[in-house]
Amino acid sequence: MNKYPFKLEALPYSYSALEPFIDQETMTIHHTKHHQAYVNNLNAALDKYPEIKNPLFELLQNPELIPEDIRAQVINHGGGTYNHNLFFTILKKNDGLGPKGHLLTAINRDFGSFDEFVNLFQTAAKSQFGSGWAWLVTDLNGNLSVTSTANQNVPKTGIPILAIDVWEHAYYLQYQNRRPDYVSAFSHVINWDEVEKRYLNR
Ligand code: MN3
Repeated sequence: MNKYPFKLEALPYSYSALEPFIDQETMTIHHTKHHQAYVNNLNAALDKYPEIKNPLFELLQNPELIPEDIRAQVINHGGGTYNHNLFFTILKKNDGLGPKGHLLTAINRDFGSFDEFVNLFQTAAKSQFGSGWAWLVTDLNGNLSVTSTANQNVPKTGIPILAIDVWEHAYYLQYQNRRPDYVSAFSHVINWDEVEKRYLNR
């Protein structure tokens, strides 16, 4: 995931695995066209600077480390690469029971309840104006917060453990203008075991 040059990671499930919540055509185009393009454009930008080997996420949170002439490209396409690597690996049709274990304990502690977390996360996703992302982020001590960002920007601080892509390319074929319906359906395709793994590995 962090090897230069970057490669498009294969999905750990089939393109139809998330139906009916996210349809096969959306998943196929999202992964093979959009995600692939971010990876290609990131590699093209970095081509001039073979000495750069930082973890991609470090560059994205500290853009002053990126040479100025490729900074915007790395923020946009490196962000697109990193964000989709996270997004596609935390998806799986779930049993509807939500998170368990240490993650559930932390969610209850930091948001009051799982329902309150869902409300905050969905509100962040629905109210992000234009293209962007909503996130569940942990700090190094395990404190959780919800935030949103525009474009392919990553959260300025903390470590993302869950993300929803609210660019229209993530839902428009199936949901058209109905972003709230996509955001609600997304609850059914969160791989909570994977999110907890990321929480514990922070
Ligand atoms: Mn996308």
